[in-house]
Amino acid sequence: MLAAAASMVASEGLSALLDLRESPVVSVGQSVIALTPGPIAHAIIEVVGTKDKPLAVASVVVAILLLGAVVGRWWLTRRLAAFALVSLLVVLAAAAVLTRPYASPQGVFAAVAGGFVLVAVLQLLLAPRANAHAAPDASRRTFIRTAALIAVATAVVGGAGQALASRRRRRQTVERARAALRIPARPVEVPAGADLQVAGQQPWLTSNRDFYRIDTALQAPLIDPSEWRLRITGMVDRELTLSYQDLLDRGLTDAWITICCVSNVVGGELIGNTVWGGVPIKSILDEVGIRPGADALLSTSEDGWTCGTPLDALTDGRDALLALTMNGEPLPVPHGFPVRQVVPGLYGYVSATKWVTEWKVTRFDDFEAFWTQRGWGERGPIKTESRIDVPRDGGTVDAGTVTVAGVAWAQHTGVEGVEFRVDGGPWQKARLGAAPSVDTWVQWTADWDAEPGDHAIEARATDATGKPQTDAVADVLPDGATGYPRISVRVS
Ligand SMILES: Nc1nc2c(c(=O)[nH]1)N[C@H]1C(S)=C(S)[C@@H](COP(=O)(O)O)O[C@H]1N2
Ligand SMILES: [Mo]
Repeated sequence: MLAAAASMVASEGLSALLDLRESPVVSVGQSVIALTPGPIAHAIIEVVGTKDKPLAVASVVVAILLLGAVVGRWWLTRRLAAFALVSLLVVLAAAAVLTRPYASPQGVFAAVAGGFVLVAVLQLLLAPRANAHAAPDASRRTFIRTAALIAVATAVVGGAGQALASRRRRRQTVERARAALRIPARPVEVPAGADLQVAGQQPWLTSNRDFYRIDTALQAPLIDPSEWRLRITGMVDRELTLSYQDLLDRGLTDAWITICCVSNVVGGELIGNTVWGGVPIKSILDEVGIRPGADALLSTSEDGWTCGTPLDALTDGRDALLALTMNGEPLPVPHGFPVRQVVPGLYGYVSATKWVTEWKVTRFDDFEAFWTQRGWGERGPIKTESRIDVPRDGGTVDAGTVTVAGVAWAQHTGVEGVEFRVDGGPWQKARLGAAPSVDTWVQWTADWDAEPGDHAIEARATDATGKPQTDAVADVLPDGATGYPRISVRVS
């Protein structure tokens, strides 16, 4: 295991030294993500939520350490098998590196170097043991001393590699370019009456820092805005390539839009609301001219993730944006800098491509996007839902008048009303906050006359067409969760 740790640290350190975009360990992690079947990915996200990334990296590291233990065992008795396993690991790592969209020979070199270090450390540690029959105690002492030295060296090189990696040139260039952008700043003001200011409730406007993050990238792509391009091809009259400046020159439109992840469970927090600034997608599609028969926009991110969006939703006049700003600032890197899509009313996996660099106007019949290949629905309209934020689920409150509050959403249709009920009793109307458009969530609040005892509170939203959210419980797979949100409270 020590040899495997040294091997990983060596290949990570080398990657940092060579200023590689991705180390072999990260490439292997990305391949694991790409190869994980949909239902398993879904089960993992449900259990670990947004901790999925550290978990993916940790599993790869642990797997390599365990395989190192196997190699070490075999080294003494089945040398050939040990070599074969090391070679297999190197080949798999190299394959992971080479199948990434930005494969590099240096990445393969880093993987091979890792293999050499693994063998070298095993040789250092175990060669003296092979002829240790004469003086077993001396041999054990040598082993422990060598192992300690290697452990220290591994820690030092690991720390240095980490420090190097965090100062990557590319990260600095992109952070500097982002900081230097002077996008005509509009002050962000929460519309009057939208935030009901209920103690303990999440703000109506989600800050960039608190905004949920979901994507398949172990490291967010680092794109210099001056190098960013969007290539538009497919069933269009005129192909077009746009630069960041081209978008700025068109002028930015602001829109309040709540975006939501299909993996958001009922009561979940994979949803956020902010003001986005960008160029209407429709204006660009009008410019390139959509050919008859097309019904989908296939968008691809710089790191190769794909997304299929119904053209209808992009051209029916709603605020579908190619967004450059989030909450009045250039997009944060993890949220898609320099440019991403935002489409009201569709779950993120079919609409919200971050780090977008390619558009192909096409037909749903002719492709399958990343999550559709893994069993999620082809189109993902956001389902009407509500959430109870106050009181806290499992909390205790004093008997008397208790504030109940939460949010509700029916993006691009609008919320007409929210009700809550206690222990399956009659529905009681809640008061709604203001909403600047039908594309955001609304806050709701109500007074509850709470009697001592244990109670269950449920809520339901009704959309602007008069349709209440369904009580039918559905899982997030394949196209979004439904059911009433429900909390338990103790009234003392
Ligand atoms: N490039 C890229 N864009 C992506 C994704 C991704 O994995 N890669 N995930 C999508 C999903 S599933 C969601 S819910 C939203 C989340 O956007 P956020 O992280 O800014 O909240 O981004 C979408 N855009
Ligand atoms: Mo998502």
